[in-house]
Amino acid sequence: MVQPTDTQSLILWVGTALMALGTVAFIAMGWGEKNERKQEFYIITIFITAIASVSYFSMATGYGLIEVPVGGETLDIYWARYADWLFTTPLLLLDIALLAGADRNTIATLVGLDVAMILTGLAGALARSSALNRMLWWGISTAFMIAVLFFLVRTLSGQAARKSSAVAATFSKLRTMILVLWSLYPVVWVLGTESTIGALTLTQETIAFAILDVTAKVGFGFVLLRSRDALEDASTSA
Ligand code: RET
Repeated sequence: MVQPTDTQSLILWVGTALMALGTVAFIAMGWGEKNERKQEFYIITIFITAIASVSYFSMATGYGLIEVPVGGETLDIYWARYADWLFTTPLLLLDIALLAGADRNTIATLVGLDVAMILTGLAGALARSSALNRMLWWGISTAFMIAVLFFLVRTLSGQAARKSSAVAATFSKLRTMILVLWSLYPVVWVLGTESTIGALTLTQETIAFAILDVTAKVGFGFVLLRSRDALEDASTSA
């Protein structure tokens, strides 16, 4: 059984703690909120960090790590990341879509493309056939990500522009965070141990994903939930 190194385990425990602290902070921020539509934002955001803290716990303790043999080499793969992202990335999109006042079709399209992105990324991470095959899955997953980001910029921005200036300002911050942070995931993947390029060690990759995950979840949650006016406007207008 492969286990995380001490350094990796330490980083992953720090990740677990930060995600758990974020969860507690978001629960505290939403405590006493009576408006059901505003509660939606708190509930979604609390689940995002709660799921991530469990995933980080599974990685820190070694359960979330497996060995994948590829062409005579053995890659150490943290599969638990994908279980986390499968649920949390749709929830992040749901948060920003509700803020923008998106219609059901837009939300369904975004979530569908996003789930396809994570599942094809998982296929690439677990593929044993060849390094090339893994890279092809990476390409498919990246294509789905580009489609998600495209929808975010085209369709959602148009819908958010019809809302109040407070909503528009928060939307634009969150959209920038998603555009920048999400785009870095495929870069870390391809530079890291998932591909056979191996420019990053598994420890460096673990640090990079931890920084991205904490910013894209806890940072994102704070920006959203502290924008009280935007939440108010998003919950009152139709
Ligand atoms: C993978 C596989 C390789 C190709 C692409 C990927 C994209 C991952 C993304 C993950 C976002 C995660 C977030 C987590 C929050 O904590 C799966 C690495 C495109 C965009 C926002």
